[in-house]
Amino acid sequence: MSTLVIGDLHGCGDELGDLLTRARRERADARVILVGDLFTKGPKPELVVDLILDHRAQGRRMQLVCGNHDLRLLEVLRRRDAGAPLDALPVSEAIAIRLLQRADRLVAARRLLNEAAQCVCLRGNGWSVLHGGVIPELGLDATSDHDKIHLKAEPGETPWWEQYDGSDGLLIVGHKPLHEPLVVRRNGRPMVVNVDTGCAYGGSLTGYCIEDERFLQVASQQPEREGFTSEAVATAPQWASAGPFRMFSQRS
Ligand SMILES: [Mn+2]
Repeated sequence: MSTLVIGDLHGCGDELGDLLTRARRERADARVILVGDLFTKGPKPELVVDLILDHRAQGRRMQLVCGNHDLRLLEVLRRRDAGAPLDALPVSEAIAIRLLQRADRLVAARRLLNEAAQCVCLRGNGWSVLHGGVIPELGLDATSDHDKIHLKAEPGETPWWEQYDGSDGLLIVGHKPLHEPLVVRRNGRPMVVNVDTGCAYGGSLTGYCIEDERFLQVASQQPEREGFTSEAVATAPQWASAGPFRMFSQRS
């Protein structure tokens, strides 16, 4: 039994299809966990819906963990329910809603968002999957749900994973787009894995197989987003597997 954790999709349906095809070829029985941020930003949120439902219809396991953009989209849908016109809503969410509606997938998408919102952290044997991160001084249990979903180092700040001592086991997260998947190790064992490789920004879509300590990746089909640039991160700790690494950051 293998477990594959897939990074932030952001509506990149084609890339999810490619990655699942590869995963099934190698690990037909893999349990799949999506780390959140399912629909907004990318061009094919409706395909993400279909791929999740098809995967499950074939009797395969796929679990959803809540991302900040999933909560945002749910909130915008509530505003729309309350009568706000689409034009008055934030652009990314309005586009996703329009695409889902046009494909008649909005109801199904909302059901999936509500499901994701129920799962802030998914725990396994020696590992946990969450979207954002953990406050190192507090640990997993005492970190608020909000931080578990939203925690992210801004450019110039020290990432939380540099201070994480591994006491809550392996943490697999997304939310922080990096050019390469990140593995932070202690004593040779992975302690933090970040699978967000900026698929929606022209990077790649990454899956991490927990048992094999291995990545599966497919290239993004999206153009490199304007306003995003790669910058070296000088703060990679010595015990990280590779560093310094580059990350996407939005120019302010
Ligand atoms: Mn996110």
